Amino acid sequence: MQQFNSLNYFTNSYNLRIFQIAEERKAGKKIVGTFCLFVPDEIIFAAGADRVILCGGKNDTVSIAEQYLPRNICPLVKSSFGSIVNNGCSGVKSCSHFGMVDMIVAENTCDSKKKMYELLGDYVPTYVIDLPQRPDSPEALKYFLGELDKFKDAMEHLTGNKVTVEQLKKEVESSNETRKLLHRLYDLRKMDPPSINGVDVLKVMQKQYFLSTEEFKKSLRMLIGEAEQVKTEGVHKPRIMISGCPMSGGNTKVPEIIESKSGIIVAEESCTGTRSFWDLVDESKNPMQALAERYIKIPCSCMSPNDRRIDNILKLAREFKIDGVVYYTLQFCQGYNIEKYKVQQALKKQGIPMLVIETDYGDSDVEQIGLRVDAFMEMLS
Ligand code: BJ8
Repeated sequence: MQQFNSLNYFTNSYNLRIFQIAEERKAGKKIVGTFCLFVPDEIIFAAGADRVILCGGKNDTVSIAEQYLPRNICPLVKSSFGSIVNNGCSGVKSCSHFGMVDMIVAENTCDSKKKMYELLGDYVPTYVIDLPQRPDSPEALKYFLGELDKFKDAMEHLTGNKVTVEQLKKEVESSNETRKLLHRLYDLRKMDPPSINGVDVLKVMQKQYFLSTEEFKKSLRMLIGEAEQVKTEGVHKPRIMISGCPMSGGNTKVPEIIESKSGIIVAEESCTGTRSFWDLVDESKNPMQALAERYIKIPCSCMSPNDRRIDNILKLAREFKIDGVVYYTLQFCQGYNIEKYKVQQALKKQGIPMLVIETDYGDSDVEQIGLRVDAFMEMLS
């Protein structure tokens, strides 16, 4: 598979970002930390603040969190919380940049996250957007719009800047530009074989909410330019879609196993994949209304009913000509774990095989997962 120089550019931008944030803070800019796609970046940027994602994807802070929290909660929450009690950037373990944020903006999604946010308030001022979880009811949209209005007020209060309609429109346009670039990148994965592998794309997606938007877009344009030049040829490998929990920065375990066997990942139905960019915000509408309409439709497993997610999975499977789905859940993530039953049934009706992998951030099951992936690939070949 082709090596892309622009991927080094992503890595360098990532390393420099921490200094950029420090400079911004020195100049008086407010930095917001987030954990979830339901928080609209557009409102943060329109208030003149910057944002950085704080989700933990590494194993080294999990044991620290387990001294304070139950062991039977998902590794994403434990990894994130472990970084905080380890004193964020000043600690010796994986750094989640907590020390650099002025405010955390959280959301009511799964129970583990909700309860973690209650604890985070002791470390960093924490604002919670109350997310209605029956997305198709008209009351829900109205309520969510009200919540986004309150969030806008909170951002104005934090930064001292007024969020104008013009500024919001500009930010919506800019975020849509990023989404369109990601669509172009994913279009290249529809080829057989694709011009870029899944592990490389995942590492790019993990930087989406860490880099500044301008730097992310610049890096993406470079990568797309390179990838569009690739003449793809070679044997057909089983085309895999990963579906389920997000894979935060530092967590590439399962995709690496899949691609070290004979599979090639061509799409991810996850928050570190299509869920983050697939739908655009309608630029013809009032921006707050358009943001509420777009964000409430994110098919996270915290939503009920969540048939939209099943429809999306089937649509993606057709578009990306998927041979098999690897359903990925983090241990103790009940929402995605329970939802796999419906996903499996829907895929079965379409004749698409699915392999379920439930895992954590540790290495102890790498060999065992490898054996199961091997058998799955053999079946698909
Ligand atoms: S929109 S998926 S980013 S909530 S893995 S912490 S769900 S127990 S990360 Fe998520 Fe927003 Fe939904 Fe996406 Fe809970 Fe599950 Fe842990 Fe999770």
